[in-house]
Amino acid sequence: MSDAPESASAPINPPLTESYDASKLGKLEGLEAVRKKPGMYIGGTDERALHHCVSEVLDNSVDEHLAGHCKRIDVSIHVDGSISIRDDGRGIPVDIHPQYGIPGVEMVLTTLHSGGKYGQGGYKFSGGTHGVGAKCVNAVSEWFEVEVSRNGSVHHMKFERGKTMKKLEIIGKARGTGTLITFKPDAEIFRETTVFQSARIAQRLRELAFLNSGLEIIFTDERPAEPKPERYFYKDGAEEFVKQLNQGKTALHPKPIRFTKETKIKTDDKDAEVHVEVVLQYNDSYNDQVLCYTNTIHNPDGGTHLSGFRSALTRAINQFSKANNLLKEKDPQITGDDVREGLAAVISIKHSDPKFESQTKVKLLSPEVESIVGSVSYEGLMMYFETNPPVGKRIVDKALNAARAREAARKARETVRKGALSGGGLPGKLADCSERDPALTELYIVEGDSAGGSAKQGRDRRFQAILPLRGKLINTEKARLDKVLANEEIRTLITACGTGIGEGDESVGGFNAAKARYHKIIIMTDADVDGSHIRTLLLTFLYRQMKGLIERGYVYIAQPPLYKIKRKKREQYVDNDDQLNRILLELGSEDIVLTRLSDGHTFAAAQIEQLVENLAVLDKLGGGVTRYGAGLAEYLDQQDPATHALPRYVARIREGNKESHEFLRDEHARAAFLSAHKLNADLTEQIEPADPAVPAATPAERKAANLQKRVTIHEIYESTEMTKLLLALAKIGLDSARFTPTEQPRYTVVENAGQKSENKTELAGPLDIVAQIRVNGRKGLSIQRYKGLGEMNPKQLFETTMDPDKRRLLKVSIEDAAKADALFTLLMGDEVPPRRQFIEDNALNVQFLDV
Ligand code: 0RA
Repeated sequence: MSDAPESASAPINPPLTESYDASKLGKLEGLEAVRKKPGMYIGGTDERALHHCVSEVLDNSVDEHLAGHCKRIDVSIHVDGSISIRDDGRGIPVDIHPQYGIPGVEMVLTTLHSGGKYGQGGYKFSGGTHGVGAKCVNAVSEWFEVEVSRNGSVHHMKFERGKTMKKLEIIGKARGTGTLITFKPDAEIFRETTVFQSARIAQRLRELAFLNSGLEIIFTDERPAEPKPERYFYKDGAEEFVKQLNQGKTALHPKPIRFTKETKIKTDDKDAEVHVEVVLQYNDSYNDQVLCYTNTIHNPDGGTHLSGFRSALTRAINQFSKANNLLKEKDPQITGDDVREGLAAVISIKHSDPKFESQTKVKLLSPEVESIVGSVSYEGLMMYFETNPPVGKRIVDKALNAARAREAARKARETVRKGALSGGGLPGKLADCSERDPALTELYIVEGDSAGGSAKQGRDRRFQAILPLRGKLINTEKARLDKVLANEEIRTLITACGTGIGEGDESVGGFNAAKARYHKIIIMTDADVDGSHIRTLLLTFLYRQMKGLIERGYVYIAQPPLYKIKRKKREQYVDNDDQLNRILLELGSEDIVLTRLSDGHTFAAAQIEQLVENLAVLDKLGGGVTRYGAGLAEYLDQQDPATHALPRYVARIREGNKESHEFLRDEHARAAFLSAHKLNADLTEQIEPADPAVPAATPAERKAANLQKRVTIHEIYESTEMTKLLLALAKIGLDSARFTPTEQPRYTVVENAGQKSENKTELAGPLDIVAQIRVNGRKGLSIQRYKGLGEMNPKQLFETTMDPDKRRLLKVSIEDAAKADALFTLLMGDEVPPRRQFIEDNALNVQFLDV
């Protein structure tokens, strides 16, 4: 790790002049481009692009790991919706660039196309962000903060919407090296949502840990009241990945088969390097799951690595069965489809110069990879069969069974097709609509006969068709196609849709989207575990057999309301808990008189509404402070009268069973605190050394030495948001000079003023206002929770869930469905507790679906 001037750099675009300020101007323009055309740089402004930002930053840390410098990555989502990614890599260079006169870290984070010197960090293999990653994220962040531990110091910089707000500065001593990046996505850019989905991020982190054995990833979502950190660490990476894919199924051989190869090649006259890792294990199911990665990026559409592997597998299994006379005269030919039945595999290649079909890297094109993966797979498999002939025989048996079933399925499909075509055709259970133009019609697939009955009565029969499904649908993951097609519910569904199913063209009963009888197919199930199970089964079936419907955006999920609330004459449907909370506050603010006692001012209704809204958010963000043992009111009272800013850090000091804390205004106050206590800046928990000559101890060292005084410093990421809220509250007239409760009451709330039921409450501080209004909101209120669709009458069902003017439908997107494929397998395996737990935890939260 030398910090001698790092070697000369490639030219920078746009060309920069010699002066620092001039060059800075050029760069700002550069990042403006990202804000103007986010689509070009981060692939849009939707929820996927939002999560893509996390990947961009993360990829840099993973690159550090691939280069052998990083062992651990910590990812935390904070209460205000910002996110931190910390790694223990080398740290982004901080030395001044000889040519441009600015620190490397500033170049890395503000200069577009800064290839060369700081662009790729000299990585052999890289997620391939070409150095645009972190700076684009910087550009689309409301604020972006970086802390680099390098050369024994912690360096700090801060940006807002890509502009440098605080230049690079040393804020303390560093014990090790690494990079900590925290950013809050800008709502001006991400207009749909800026809310990170925990499950989505967790899935990617786990995947990264699987693909990078030995890399430890810790993930904490701090938004719940009691955050539970999760640790992803796999000593045997891809092998454990494959075992995980097979969880809940029976493996045909206990240990996954693994082969690897490292080759040097030439592409376009450039030297390149390719590392291949293939891991596979057969199970007793009827589907295949082969996941492909290039430099840890998932390639859902496969590519040359996949095709090389597939043909090698078919060749090897046929070769082995021939050599051992395992095929009988009357046996059908074993095809590629047959050898993949029950296969779980991960193909992970690292390539120094990979070529992809598109920006999105869904498909690998590099032609040389096909034969490299092909030969290592063929040789590996033949070697394995030679040393494990019984396993080889089991695999051949399995493939033979598949070949026979394929015949049976072809016949079954034909009957289904004939059934659909021959007279009358449509199933009796289907209540069809009168409109004949598919572009105008919709099919509701409804869970249960009783809800089906209500839907039939409530619907608009001109364009809404209803298909009730009774009981449990067959599990398409666990049954072969011929069995699936024998299932009554499935046949009804296929006939109703009119498209046919599966691969191959229509003449063999294959899928044809042009024949779709409805352009909206809406899944309507109960909001409980069984409902999500049925929804998942339906999606699995549609994804595997009628993918074209999802691709065309024909598949939707209905969202019935979760509650009905009643107060006096008022009745209202409520979609979710957030909305319920909002309504409680709304109801609680109705007919109240809120008085500020200092001067007798009473707030207007509109002001109360705004006060309550802001105070409720403040209360929620307060979790970012209270979790460290400090009180919210006490914290808010630290507001700087001049700048209005709130402290950014809190130091927590624990000594025996005594605990205290100290707020630290900014990074300078933190630096002063650290140096006064002789502490490092890059360790979150350490011991104040008794002897100044001794460096501060890590938690492990402290434990060993049984030291007493523990000091932890925490950044309060929520401070920016809370400062904004305080300003808004002051404008509305809240006396926010003091939040700590006082002896004398400061506000009064009078409910039902002037009526018999008038009720007056005195409040000691501004934070009590929301609590009081919530209590008020619940008075006289009845809340009914809808467990099932059947609890609504036909009229209610139509009004809440089926009326095109009022309903909210979620569209199922194919990209997300492809990602969810792995999940389907986890969900659809045997009836094991983890699956049920998973459904309960996530209620298949539509987290993989687009609105
Ligand atoms: C440029 C050059 C080097 C490292 C990095 C960037 C780097 C970037 C990020 C972003 C997040 N974590 C990171 N870690 C490192 C090479 C540094 C050297 O040669 O010492």
